[in-house]
Amino acid sequence: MSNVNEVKEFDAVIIGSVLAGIYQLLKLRRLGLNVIILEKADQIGGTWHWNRYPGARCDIPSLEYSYQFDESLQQEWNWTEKYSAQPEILEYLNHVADRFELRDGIQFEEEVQSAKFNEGNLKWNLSTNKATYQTKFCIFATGCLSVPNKPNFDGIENFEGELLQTSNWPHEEQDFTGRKVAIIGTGSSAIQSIPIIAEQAEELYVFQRTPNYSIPSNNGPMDKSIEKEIKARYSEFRQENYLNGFGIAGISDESLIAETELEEVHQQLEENWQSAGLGFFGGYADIPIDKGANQVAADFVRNKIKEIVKNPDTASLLCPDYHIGGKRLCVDTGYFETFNRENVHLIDLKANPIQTINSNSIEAHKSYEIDTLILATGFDAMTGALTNIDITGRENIKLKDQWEEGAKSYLGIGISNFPNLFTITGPGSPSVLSNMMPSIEQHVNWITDCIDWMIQNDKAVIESSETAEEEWMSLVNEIADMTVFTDTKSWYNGSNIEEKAKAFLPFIGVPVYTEMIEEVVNEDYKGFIFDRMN
Ligand code: N01
Repeated sequence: MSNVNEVKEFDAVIIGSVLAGIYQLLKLRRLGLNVIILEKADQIGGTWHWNRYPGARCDIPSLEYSYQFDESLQQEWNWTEKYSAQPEILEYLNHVADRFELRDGIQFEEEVQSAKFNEGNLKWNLSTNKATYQTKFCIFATGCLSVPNKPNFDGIENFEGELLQTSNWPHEEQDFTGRKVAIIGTGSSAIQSIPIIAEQAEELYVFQRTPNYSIPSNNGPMDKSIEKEIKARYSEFRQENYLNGFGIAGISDESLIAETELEEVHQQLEENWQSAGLGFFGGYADIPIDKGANQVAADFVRNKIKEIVKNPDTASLLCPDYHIGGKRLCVDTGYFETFNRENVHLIDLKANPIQTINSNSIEAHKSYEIDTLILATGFDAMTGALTNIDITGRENIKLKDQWEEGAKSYLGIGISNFPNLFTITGPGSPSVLSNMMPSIEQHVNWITDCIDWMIQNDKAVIESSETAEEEWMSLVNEIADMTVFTDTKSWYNGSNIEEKAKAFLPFIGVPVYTEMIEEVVNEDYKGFIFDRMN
């Protein structure tokens, strides 16, 4: 029987067992370190475990939403669709865990509650709901979109019907047949689930605070000839991830709307609408940076919405009035078409805010009687998974306090005053404005090389300097200010949650970022301090 007071000792503790966590476990094991993953859920998968709502699917093409570190893995695994559905991604993650014998390195149903740096022995002490751990390195692989945002709607505690949240969906299949369903939120999760729920529900009420731009996925079975062509040059294809601004291979186009005839632009936008998905946003190089070019692309999508949605009032409500891409672009299967159904009703929350929720209704400008309420209200993005854990660094500094005015990090990897703590795809890195898979692999490789370098060079402690961190975040904001991202309310800048600090967090531009983090290594980890003397 294990002793509950025993402190379990490791070289590295990783928090989270999704894409980042399991690859980090593999890499550190290969370095010879004694490593454990602590995982809150009872199985692998993180975001792909919790977000199992109807229609949950990745909107990055399957052939590049997968690991590239192992050639035989990427050659042997076959995706069935152009964009993979949640169950298949979960199956893939489990396959990877088994193939590389990683399961015994994961402690399930252990939720990390606190992490505290001990300046005496230079180690981290972690407490979970079950045990206590001591480790030299603490690696947060907790994801950017993992803490659900659950707004406190007046009276929600009185609701007696079925209450669901897309980000924490039950395992059992939900059948909405004959039910009156309300969904609050119109981000990616809602946009994916609404068309499927609408087919079952008797009535579906969509409560929209802000409309979103969405591009048709044109999903379908994997095109075997494309798969064959890509697999013949897989590693070369994957290198394109690091050359494209948003880390998606094959979509970058250097042409500018500003320098192209409008007729030609419209033809190209039509082609991109039909086939590019998220790539629509990168279809012209000036859409993310030039307001005029952005408006051409935005008008194109607004016109599409008006063509698809038959009721002009509904169409108009569904048309966003901000820059396309300012909020995370969505990719859908039949979203706008769904509003032509007689059982689907759009409610504009700006004009008709929710007053209260009763046992069986939502009260806005009128009463909506419902059986099921679905919250598709998003996440405490990018920082929530870190600030929700009680993390204490040097001199008893709490991460939550240090980030009160907005998160600051060096490279999105290191945080001043928090030695030997690494974040994978943390704030200040391309993360959510990139294809997460290559960004995760890039960080895991970087962190592993860094730890290896520390071992080779006899360094006990690494931490980012405050100056490097300040300069880095200034650069993040300087770049963002050159784009259309900063003047739209979005979860990229904390605006989806009232009480959250409003700070823009992702680094825009994968190629520049890649060059810069390599330069840091080549200059012996400039910006980081080793073995700081107190
Ligand atoms: O969350 P969201 P999501 N009252 O934040 C509304 C990734 N993802 O889960 O815009 C009323 O986008 C909120 O309104 P507003 C992807 O990166 C990927 O849908 O803040 N409404 C918004 O409409 C995505 O961007 C995939 O005004 C409230 C909605 O709820 C990210 O996850 C699939 C409200 C939340 O939308 C998040 O997507 C799914 C309130 N108090 C998700 N609070 C794929 O790979 C919030 N809202 C495809």
